[in-house]
Amino acid sequence: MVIAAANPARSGRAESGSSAAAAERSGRMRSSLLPLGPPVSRDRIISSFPKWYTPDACLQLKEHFHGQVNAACQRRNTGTVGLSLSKVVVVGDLYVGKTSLIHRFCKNVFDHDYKATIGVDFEIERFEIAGIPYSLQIWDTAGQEKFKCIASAYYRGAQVIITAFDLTDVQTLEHTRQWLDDALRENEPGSCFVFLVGTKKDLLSRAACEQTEVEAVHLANSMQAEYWSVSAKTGENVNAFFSRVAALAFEQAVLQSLERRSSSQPQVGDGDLIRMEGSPSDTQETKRPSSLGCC
Ligand SMILES: Nc1nc2c(ncn2[C@@H]2O[C@H](COP(=O)(O)OP(=O)(O)OP(=O)(O)O)[C@@H](O)[C@H]2O)c(=O)[nH]1
Ligand SMILES: [Mg+2]
Repeated sequence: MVIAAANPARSGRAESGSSAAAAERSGRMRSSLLPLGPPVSRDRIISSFPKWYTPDACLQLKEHFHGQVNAACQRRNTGTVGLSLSKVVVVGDLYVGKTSLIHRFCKNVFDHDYKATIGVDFEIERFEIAGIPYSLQIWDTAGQEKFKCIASAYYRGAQVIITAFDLTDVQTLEHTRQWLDDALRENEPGSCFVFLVGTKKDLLSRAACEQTEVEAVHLANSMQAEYWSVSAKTGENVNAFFSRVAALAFEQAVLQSLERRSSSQPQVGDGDLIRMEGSPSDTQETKRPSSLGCC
């Protein structure tokens, strides 16, 4: 992997030097090669499309991979997707639980003590989706204002933006729009999937959680984001959430790869007979994913 060549760790920290910068560069290179490591753990194997948290604020209501994606995966014909990783950036106010959420998912740990993130950290998490190896590079950014300019340097090239807020602190929900705008500014319009995540679900009663969720779902819709409530402490919904992130990002990456391939294929020109690669249905049906951030 380019990551491995520049930085053998599967995690890193920006303030300590060049490792995060190297990872950031390699994350931008969609063709960066990943190593053939040990098999991924069972809970990272995704064979059917993971479900949304609530149909009231979800990016896609369908329950299956796109037909072209299924077909490409069956033929092991997903281009560079099986060899590359996608960048996920997690943003939000300080103390909302961004680091805890990532550590619960990547390391299955939870720490009660607060240690502010300084600058940015990242973790790489490997999946196998529809039989194809796939990795997420998950960037944990600092919520403290004084580190914002370091963190924002790493927003670029994100395929997924996760805006996190604390379900017990409604002010942090109000700030998510600003966090999202800052992250979107560094990326191509329409190029990112957006998630709005309420953290610390374990600290609320079911009724209180549902009350906050009404407001959060409303905001998620206005942001064209998918909504999830999670708890890093208990682990509730954490694996399901990241599986959903991985599946959506993977599907989009495969569709984009198919589209790139189809647009680079030669067309039938004046008087020249040129044989098209793949089946006729492959080339005809290949099109841009209908829309990002929309059911
Ligand atoms: N009860 C409970 N506490 C949580 C949960 N997630 C995080 N916390 C606590 O909230 C505090 C802040 O968590 P962090 O993950 O460090 O917050 P952060 O968003 O990364 O903060 P910055 O790095 O400063 O931006 C810590 O004391 C965590 O133990 C959760 O799901 N439940
Ligand atoms: Mg943190």
